[in-house]
Amino acid sequence: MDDAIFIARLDAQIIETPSWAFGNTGTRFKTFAAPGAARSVWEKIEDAAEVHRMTGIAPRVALHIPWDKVDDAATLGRFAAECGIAIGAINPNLFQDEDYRLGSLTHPDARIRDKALAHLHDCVAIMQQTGARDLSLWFADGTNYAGQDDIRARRRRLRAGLQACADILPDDARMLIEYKFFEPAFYYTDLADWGAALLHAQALGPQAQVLVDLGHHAQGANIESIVAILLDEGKLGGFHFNARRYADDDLIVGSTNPLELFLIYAELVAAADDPATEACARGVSYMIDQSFNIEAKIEGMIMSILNCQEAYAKALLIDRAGLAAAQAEGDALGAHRILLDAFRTDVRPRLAAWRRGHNLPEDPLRAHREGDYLRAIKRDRGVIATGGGYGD
Ligand code: PSV
Ligand code: MN
Ligand code: MN
Repeated sequence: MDDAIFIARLDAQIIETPSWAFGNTGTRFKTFAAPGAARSVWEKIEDAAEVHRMTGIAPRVALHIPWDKVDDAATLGRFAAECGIAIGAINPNLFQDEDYRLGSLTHPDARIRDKALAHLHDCVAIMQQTGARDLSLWFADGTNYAGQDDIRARRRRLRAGLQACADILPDDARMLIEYKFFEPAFYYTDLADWGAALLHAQALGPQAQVLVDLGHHAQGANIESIVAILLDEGKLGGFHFNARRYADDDLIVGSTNPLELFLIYAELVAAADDPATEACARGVSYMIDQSFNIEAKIEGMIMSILNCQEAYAKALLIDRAGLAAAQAEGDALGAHRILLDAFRTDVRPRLAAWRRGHNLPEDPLRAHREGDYLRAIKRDRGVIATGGGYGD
């Protein structure tokens, strides 16, 4: 690929960070306190801004409501701008309220469904005040036992709730419907896979799209093919990048699955160059959905962002003409080797040059580790006591 195009494509790649990664979070067994971890939404925004200063490609931070206490969204948006970033997707929390024991939008009781809708309403208001484009919807809804509830009735309640949400979305906003194959419900999950999410998104119209979280698939699922299908349907709205080994582990992006990450980017790059899928591909929101327990939080986030950039850069280098020719000839291994050639290319020197060209630290991880910001937050914020997991 021509150098100027390579640079322009890298320039255009933006990856959003999640506010929930910057505070102390852990597993149900133990949350380990990190020195300097953010204690409020304000500090989370400051940390997200540090990730952007180091990498140059993370100019937005997603919020989770009400994990992030937002009394005055407009002021928060201005604060983010002062820090050099913007507010990204708004993530409603429809799973941590006593009332949601049997579901939120799928709950058998209309009163609870209305409560969930009212929360979605509040989140849309925050979007309007912060200029956020995406409402990112993940539901913990499902059942634990066969017969616990009527599957079709739940599906219709969900559709009605999503429709009501679509009706209040601002014209230029989108709702991204995320799926997850199990957990916390273990028998049946209301949005278990991309097919379930896609059917809702198709029925809801152009503002509804599907969000793919890499942690939410069964072992062996071919995620890149899901990405290709959703792009082809014009319904891929966004990603939650992370890595998983077993299920929703939310590890550093690309740490367990670098080839998979590259193959996903390969589909995205190909779709962006195809007039039939270009509009959808260029509208995709790239977001990290990850939290850290034993890792240093900002450092872990920088590493995830850089791993995305590296996978993307390699995907840009795929010899597309050669690939198309090998595919047309039915040369299975020739085509496969063309992909692997790009995957095996060491793009680190080119990315270091890209950073030099943008006055960014050539080695963002080192610059952060040795920089004033980390020292200051460790000194000023200290270590906050955390929970011990089960039993707390
Ligand atoms: C739960 O699985 C989850 O990790 C989903 O991926 C959501 O996107 C995220 O939490 C935030 O609600
Ligand atoms: Mn997610
Ligand atoms: Mn998840």
